[in-house]
Amino acid sequence: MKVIKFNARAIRDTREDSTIEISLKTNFGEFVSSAPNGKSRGKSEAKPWKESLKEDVEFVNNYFIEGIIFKKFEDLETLEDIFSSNVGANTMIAIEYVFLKALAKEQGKEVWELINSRASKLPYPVGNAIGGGKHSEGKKPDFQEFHFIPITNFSEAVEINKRAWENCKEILKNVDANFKEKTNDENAWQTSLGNEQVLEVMKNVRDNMKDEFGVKIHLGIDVAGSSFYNRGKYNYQNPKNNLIKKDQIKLINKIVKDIFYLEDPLEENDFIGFSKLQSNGLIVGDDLTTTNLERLKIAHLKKSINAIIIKPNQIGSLIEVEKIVDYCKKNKIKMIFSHRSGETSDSILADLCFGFQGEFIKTGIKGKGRDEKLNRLIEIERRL
Ligand code: 2PG
Ligand code: MG
Repeated sequence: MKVIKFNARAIRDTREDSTIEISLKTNFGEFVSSAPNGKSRGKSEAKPWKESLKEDVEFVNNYFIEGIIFKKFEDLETLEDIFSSNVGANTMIAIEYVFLKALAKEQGKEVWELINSRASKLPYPVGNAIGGGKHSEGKKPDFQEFHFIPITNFSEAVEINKRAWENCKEILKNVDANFKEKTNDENAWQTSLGNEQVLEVMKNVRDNMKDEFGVKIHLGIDVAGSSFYNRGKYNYQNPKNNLIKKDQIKLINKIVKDIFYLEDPLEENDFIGFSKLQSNGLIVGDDLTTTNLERLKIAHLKKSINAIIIKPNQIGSLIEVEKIVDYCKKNKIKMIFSHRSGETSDSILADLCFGFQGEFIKTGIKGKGRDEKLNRLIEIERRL
């Protein structure tokens, strides 16, 4: 591939925060990619920028990259050798994305085929329908996300989630006197209801969808436990509900019976606490594991989790993501490729999820930054 132009600029994500966009012009065309921004970020995540977005942009724009050899996925290592010590994780990831897109075009392939040309199984969508925590405003549930996970083919699952999202609105109008029909950072409904009331709404909607579509639908929660944990205590909006570690575990063990998917129910360093959770479904690490192989190994050895969120910009290296995927496959750990709350129009997460054969993809149910990923997977499913 001959690099003709290689540029960076600052753009806005769906939350109006700044992030990076990279453009690459080669002898095969012009390509663009970008990186999303998180809000409930794990403390062990890589930094998005080396010092600042501005300096990352300047570094890319001053770098003369012409003679690079880039013929296969593993050649991302060359890019990481050049850039990873000079830019942050967001910039590194956006650079890797744009080179993969250019390589796919050059080889007449899809991006996912560069990862695994025999990929065949579509993921199940984990759709965020009602939100609280750091992603919402005002009086709200303490838990950050409440999801539906329809177990059917991808296109139908997306359709069911959209219908479920509408049904949530209809029910919230009736049961939440303060409901303003407003959505949050991820286009999930904002409500003044508490965690348990929201779960009731979710169960109601799930039953309605089961009746309408005749499909099994799981429920999920991202507690984002670290976002309201401080010095040995989980601090709920109503201080009467505050819990010390062992009582938070008790509470979660009570809730988990009806919940298939449970992400970060405890704070991000409580590997042992996670291992005390009793679930027949998925205990998912996000802030706990931060797409970091060392942390994943600890979580696996301590039996903290049986599933992991994969967010490439938590680690800033697709080579590391590949190592994590290998570890997960070897150890039967389920993979959830995930958006960030501040998203961009880039759909490449869908190709990564499918190429690496992630079992789930977590996004909002609809809206800017979410539709692109879901539609891309629908397209992949249609073409198979
Ligand atoms: C999460 C994510 C995405 P953020 O906690 O799983 O839903 O949130 O991108 O804000 O870190
Ligand atoms: Mg999370």
